[in-house]
Amino acid sequence: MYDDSYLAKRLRVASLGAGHAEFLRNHQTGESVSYDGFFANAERMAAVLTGAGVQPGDRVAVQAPKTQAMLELYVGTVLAGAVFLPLNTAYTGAELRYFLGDATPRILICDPRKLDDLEPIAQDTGVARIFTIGADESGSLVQARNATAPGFAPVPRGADDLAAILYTSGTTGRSKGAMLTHRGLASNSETLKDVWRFTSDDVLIHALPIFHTHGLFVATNVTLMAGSSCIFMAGFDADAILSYMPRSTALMGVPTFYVRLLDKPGLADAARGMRLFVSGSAPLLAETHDRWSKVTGHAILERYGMTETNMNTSNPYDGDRRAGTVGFPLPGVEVIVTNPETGAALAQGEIGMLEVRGPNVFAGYWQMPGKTAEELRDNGFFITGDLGQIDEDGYVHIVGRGKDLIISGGYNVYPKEIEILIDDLPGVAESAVIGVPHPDLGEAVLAVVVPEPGAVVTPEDIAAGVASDLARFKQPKKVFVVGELPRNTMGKVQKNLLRDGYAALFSRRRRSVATGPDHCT
Ligand code: MCA
Ligand code: AMP
Repeated sequence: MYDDSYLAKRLRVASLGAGHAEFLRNHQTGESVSYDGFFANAERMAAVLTGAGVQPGDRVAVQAPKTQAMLELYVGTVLAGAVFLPLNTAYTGAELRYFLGDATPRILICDPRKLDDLEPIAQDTGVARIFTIGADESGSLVQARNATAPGFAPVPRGADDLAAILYTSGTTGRSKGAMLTHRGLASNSETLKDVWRFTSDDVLIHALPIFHTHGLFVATNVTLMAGSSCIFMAGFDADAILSYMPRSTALMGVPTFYVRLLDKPGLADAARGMRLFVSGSAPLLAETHDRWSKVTGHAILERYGMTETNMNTSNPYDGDRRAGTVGFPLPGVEVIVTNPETGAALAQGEIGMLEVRGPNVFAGYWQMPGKTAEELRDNGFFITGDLGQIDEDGYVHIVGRGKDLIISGGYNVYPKEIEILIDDLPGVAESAVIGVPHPDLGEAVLAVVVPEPGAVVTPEDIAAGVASDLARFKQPKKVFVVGELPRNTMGKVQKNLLRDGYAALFSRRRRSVATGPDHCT
């Protein structure tokens, strides 16, 4: 019955005939959910959405706690032929207003605790109906699901139809909705399942959020497509993860997961029976890779992806997993290195812009044909904004970013978005937002602010001024008020000098800050 829906069929096929097998064990409730039980609920969700007026191609936006119900909603949205639009739970009302206004979803699903705040925003942006999902698997959508019979026939969808839109911030400060097709999502997860050897014997510890590519498409789709099982946790909890390792086989995480787990006594014993540790979303320090190998005897497998492309490269399952590299292009994916100015292909070993082509690449930015044309070439290559090189053995190295981006604990933060807000505050002449090394988060967000002549601006003013507009993870961990920003002869702010000056700020053994701040929080 799933035959006509491209992605839904692929998510379901491994569990057909094995429907009693466990798909998920809920860390919160202790409940074990079978494949048949999960898909019956996803079908109910699809029926609720359709009953609420959702048509094929409509966007279904969700900002809700990580729950089993939210996962059912994801698959239910795909079954209904609609487009899943998950939003980070840390986003503020101001941020939500932009996303809802841009994507114009028919339905919004939110945390019941945010309902009062979001109702007026939903009304202003034309959302037809709001449901809720609460952290304890409650809420109006769950009630509607329970009152609905399973057996929904999936709406036919083809390879090029949209299955999801995920917003990714931009260097201009405006977030862009990456349009992800059934083919893109299905082909990438099928490839990962094969290259990482997932089978029905696997148990994945699922501790990533499900509003981003890593936790939603990599972790969840691979589990479903392999007929594996997962231990489904609402968030990262190092002690709980350690306790689950002896009955699990795989973990997927951002580098912060591995840094924190390394602090735990008992890791070596707990990790002994695991077969795979995957890291991505941010650079894994070679030091973390090496320490992990020493303590556990396992080499972390690092891979490289983007919201726009899903996964592009992976270190090998068999063979040398090299620290500081992101491995080889995945089967069917091409990676080339080009001159960032001219776009001309560079010789092997040279450093340049990484460009990617393959079935995994997105269909463009939602209602932004200009932005799409800037980043997606006519020949199908996507310009990633990451600078890298391919070594003589074929391993891809990411050596820097051509885009002004900070990655904090696996979350992307675009400085421009924050600078625009800070520059608008009273008494501020200009600002520069940078990322500096942080032992736990990889990079931490820092703001360097110049007041207008004669104005008195404090770090507290800045922190308070952006608080209601920015998700907490984007808010600067420190603010410095200085007399001026370093500039080159062209007048461009030299962020590299700022980054060098503040590089030791959060280091474990802190050295003095080279370009001393006038004040800091
Ligand atoms: C939480 N906080 C953060 C972050 N997370 N601050 C900066 N950066 C962060 N990433 C702040 C909160 O606002 C709060 O601040 C305080 O830390 C404690 O919050 P809590 O929620 O308890 O934090 P946590 O549970 O310790 O979370 C840290 C985390 C989490 C586990 C690293 O951020 C996480 O799960 N990150 C994974 C992100 C991810 O899935 N990325 C994949 C994107 P206060 O106390 O001041 O209020 S997909 C992608 O990148 C591509 C496609 C790819 O290749 O995968
Ligand atoms: P996103 O906004 O979530 O799409 O972030 C994608 C970006 O994360 C990429 O363009 C890279 O800059 C970065 N990224 C993802 N995986 C890795 C990795 N393994 N090493 C270094 N950077 C990574």
